[in-house]
Amino acid sequence: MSTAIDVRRTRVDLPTTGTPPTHPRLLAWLDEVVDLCQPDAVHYCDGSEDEWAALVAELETKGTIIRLNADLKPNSILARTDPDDVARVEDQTFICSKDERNAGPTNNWMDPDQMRRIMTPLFDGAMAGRTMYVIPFCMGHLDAPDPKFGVEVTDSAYVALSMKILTRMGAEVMARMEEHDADFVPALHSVGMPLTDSMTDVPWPCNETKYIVHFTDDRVIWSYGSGYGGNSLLGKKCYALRIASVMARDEGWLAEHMLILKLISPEGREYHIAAAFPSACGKTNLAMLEPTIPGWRVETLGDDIAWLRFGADGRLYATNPETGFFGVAPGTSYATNPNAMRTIEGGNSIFTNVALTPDGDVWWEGMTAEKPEQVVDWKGRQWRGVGGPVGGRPDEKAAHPNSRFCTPIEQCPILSDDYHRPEGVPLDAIIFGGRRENTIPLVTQSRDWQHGVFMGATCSSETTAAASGAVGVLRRDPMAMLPFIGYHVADYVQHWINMGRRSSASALPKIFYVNWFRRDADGRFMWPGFGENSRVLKWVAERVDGKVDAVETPIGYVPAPGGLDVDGLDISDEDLAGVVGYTETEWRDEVPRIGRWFDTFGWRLPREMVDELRALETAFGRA
Ligand code: GTP
Ligand code: SPV
Ligand code: MN
Repeated sequence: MSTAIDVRRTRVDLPTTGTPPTHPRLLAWLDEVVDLCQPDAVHYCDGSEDEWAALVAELETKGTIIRLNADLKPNSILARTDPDDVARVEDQTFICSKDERNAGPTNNWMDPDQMRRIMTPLFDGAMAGRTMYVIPFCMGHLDAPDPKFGVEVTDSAYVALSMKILTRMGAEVMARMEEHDADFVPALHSVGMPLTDSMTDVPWPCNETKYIVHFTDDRVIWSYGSGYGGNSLLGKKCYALRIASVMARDEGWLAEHMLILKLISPEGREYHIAAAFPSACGKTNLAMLEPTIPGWRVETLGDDIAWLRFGADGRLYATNPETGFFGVAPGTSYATNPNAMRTIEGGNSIFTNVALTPDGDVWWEGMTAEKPEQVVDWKGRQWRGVGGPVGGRPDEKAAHPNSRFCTPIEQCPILSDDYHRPEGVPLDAIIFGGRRENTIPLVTQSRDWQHGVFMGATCSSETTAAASGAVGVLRRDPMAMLPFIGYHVADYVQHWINMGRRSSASALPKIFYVNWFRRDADGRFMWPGFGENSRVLKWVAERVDGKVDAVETPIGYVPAPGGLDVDGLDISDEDLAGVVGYTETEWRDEVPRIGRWFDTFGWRLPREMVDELRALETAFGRA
């Protein structure tokens, strides 16, 4: 549906705030975008505090956001989205490579020309009545050897504010881009609700029609119709994972859905660990963990995205390309994740779809032991701890299950100093994990890199509220990257195998597989999780140092009796055995499922993965 525009205006005709760039290729692209989208004004973002204040004021006037009580949450706001715009839309996410075979079986694919034919009319006049924000940003350190620049053009001030928290953006980034005449990823975003004469705006404009599109050969992003999270903050999943995974394939590195942490033993030995868990499966929690075992400490480097590159010493170094957390709110509390709570106490945060307390603070399910008497829920209705929302069902939650806090990483009290190192930290261990009620033991170590890649490639997890669609459905989620691999999954797995050939076994990180989510017959989690996960991290560290014995099983090394430190842990012997144990009968069922998953890879399935699968089949007597 295109909007009729009488007189098409060019960029120079438009009222402008901020400083226009001089970068020639950027200017040429901006001219095209204005010509197509026809905004009413252009604002060039500089990332300043004044700009933040102005955008907050504007969003407040429009009713998009509410300012929180400055004594409790300084300089922080609450945004409520349209109830239909609350999560990533995987069904409407596309990899538009020229060759369909480069998107593979796990992605939606469309021919790039055909997608442009669909989306160009959608973008035609899409920004009418709105301001177009131009956001220069850099994923990763500005002083990286090869800084990864992008420019997001959006008609959402909420996006501009969120990008300030999550990325390096603004005047300094623009200056660097111009100084080096740098290439950048053009990332076009519109909420898809042009304001023509007779229309009044709504607090959260968006469109029923949504497209999140990656032109991977050209490294261009087009996003239409959603204002939420991973759909609209294009530096995050679209660039730093989908586009970056393609760059990484071509340039010999890895772009991964991983947290990064530093674990420090009582003796002061430091271990760097990256861990990949699917969306809403525990990365933020593990990244900021407070160990329950005496003397051990964790420092945070990142909670969602890690870029891994080999250093000259043959070790794999991890950097976090982001500058903030976009964390799941429900379940976050002083009991489960005190460091996330302390980070948001620092203020300067955007909360989306959480509940509002009478004193102007935020609340969500799981934050406090007791439900509050009364709050305003994420839909703006009065909501009672007993009884639910006025006019709603009593079981409706006050905060949406995918409600989020967006907060600066620098406010994290346990942020590692190494976060600031452009080269990152050398990894000792990589952990894969998923949300499985059975089959996958608490922790398993791979025999070697190739077996570790097999663990990652066969990871599976129950779906969560982070993406629209059914929750709790088991699916394969290779390296927790299923929704984020920008190319063919078989090539991606092959790339992981090849990376392991570039260094010696002793220099490579050791690979582990964990599962915090095993349940008993009553559906109860058998493992207490959260801070107690430090016991698993300790085992990982001791395995890295070769200090603790393990039992070799067909699925890898599992803790020997007494190997896992459960000193002082409140767990029954039955639960402990149930959660740590590897159950042969469950694996008899699992192996054919892995075979069917690999069948979807087609002829591109790496031979190394076939070898690993055959070894399992042999062990279970089905060769
Ligand atoms: P994204 O930001 O969506 O990529 O997710 P994430 O992996 O950072 O998720 P996060 O750490 O925010 O996990 C959120 C969910 O996992 C919440 O429901 C938590 O309660 C749950 N969770 C995290 N750690 C544990 C754990 O050790 N045990 C159990 N049972 N639940 C956990
Ligand atoms: C995820 O879904 O994995 C997230 C949230 O981290 S979003 O930025 O919306 O993708
Ligand atoms: Mn994520």
